[in-house]
Amino acid sequence: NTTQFPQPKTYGPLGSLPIIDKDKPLQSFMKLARELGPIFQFQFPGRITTFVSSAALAKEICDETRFDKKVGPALQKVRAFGGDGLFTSETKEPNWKKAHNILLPSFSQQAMKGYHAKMVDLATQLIQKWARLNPADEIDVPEDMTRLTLDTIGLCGFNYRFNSFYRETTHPFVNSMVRALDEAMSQTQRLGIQDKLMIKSKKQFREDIEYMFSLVDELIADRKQNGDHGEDDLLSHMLKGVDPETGAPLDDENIRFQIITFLIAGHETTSGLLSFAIYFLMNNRDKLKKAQQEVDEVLGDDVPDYKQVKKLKYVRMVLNETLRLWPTAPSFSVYAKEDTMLDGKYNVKKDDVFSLLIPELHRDPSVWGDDVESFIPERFEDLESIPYHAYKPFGNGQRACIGQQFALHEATLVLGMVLQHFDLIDHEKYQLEVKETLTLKPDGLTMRVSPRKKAMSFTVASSEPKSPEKGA
Ligand code: FDE
Repeated sequence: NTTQFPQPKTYGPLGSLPIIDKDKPLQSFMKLARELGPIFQFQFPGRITTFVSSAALAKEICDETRFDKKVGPALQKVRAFGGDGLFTSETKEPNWKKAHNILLPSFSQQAMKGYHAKMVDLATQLIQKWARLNPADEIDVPEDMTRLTLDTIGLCGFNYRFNSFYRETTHPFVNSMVRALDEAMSQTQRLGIQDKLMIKSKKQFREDIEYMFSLVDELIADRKQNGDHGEDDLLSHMLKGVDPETGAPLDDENIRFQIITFLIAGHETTSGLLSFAIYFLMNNRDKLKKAQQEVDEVLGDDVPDYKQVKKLKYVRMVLNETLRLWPTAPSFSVYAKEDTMLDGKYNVKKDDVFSLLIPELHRDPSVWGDDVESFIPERFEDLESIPYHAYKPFGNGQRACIGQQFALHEATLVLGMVLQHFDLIDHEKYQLEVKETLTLKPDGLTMRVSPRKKAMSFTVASSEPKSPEKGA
């Protein structure tokens, strides 16, 4: 005697797939949640997922005694290049716990102090690029933010410079990574027979993976050969660190998978976050003004130091609220460890899979009120007031995002510096269109900027005497 989950219409072996927008699956599921309620079952060809989107139900599936992270079909495909790296491994695989233990200190608050100068290096490249634009020049916001975040994780992670700001087009590594992620996503949407026919894209997939492996393996070999020269980056931590529980270090293949994992996880999500934050600030001028006031008070004309970034409380709230409305990693999945019951009325079998629709969870009116669509950073004034299971932009429990502090420190620094130096101009009256890949971003967001300061504070003072002829 058990209650049935609500379910949309099905079409034979295709399940309910035909009602989903192939380019916007997540937004289709969000719409379904609004029609069918906070829990509904969805039949894919060959498998079933139950989508959850209320705080009450999130609390249940985030109970780690009953549920554990599911490496779903999409992540399974990403394993072709993420291997048993942190993101794509099962909790029970030995390398998950081992790498988790070895890497935790590298992502601690303390560790951020070590990355700060490198983050400033890249943030400055972005500011200088924008400062040199002509007034009518247009900025492709997600594109420049992706340059920034890729370069930041490259430099802090492995002391490698992608130098994206010196390239017209994206670094070949990124092309391979984006194409491979795209192919991994597409493979999960294809039926078996369709998939067999995709010989060309499979060949490309193999080539892209080989290229990623070769670049990363070279980085590792280089470092091992030349030793480190005081680099205090993720790679050196991985090469030196041992698991406190077992005393064992990570092997080279696993280090390769971790590097690729950090490049994937660390750049699209954070660049999406920064892009959405800019979108929301341009559309909420009063919040923009408030953030700018804080930045002026805390930073003045300084290049921010670590402590100043910590003081940018309102900027941090802007980022939290941005992640509420558009969490750039918008869902995660769990499976039941044993038979159990949900909501006191739904029978759940061992291994049943549940996916959390984070953007819908973040719009639960029982937690956030009736103005859920409004951008109000003040909601995050008192973090204690937010129920733990109502806000999950970084996932849950032991499988939560290890890069959370890293992403937030970087994003606060960069948004702070952008507001310090520029007024943001929504010259196109941009209408939000959310693009979906593995992550979310505001599709085609562009803006113009006008400098707020006459002279950039980071320009080096000239040691030569001023010559009156100059520029005459
Ligand atoms: C993780 C993560 C998550 C979970 C997923 C699942 O569960 O499946 C999430 C939700 C996230 N993440 C989110 C995010 C957002 C942002 C902005 C970020 N994220 C960022 C970043 C950066 C970096 C470096 C990272 N990130 C990383 C990572 C990793 C490694 C992971 C896995 C963990 C484990 O252990 O599992 C994650 N991330 Fe993140």
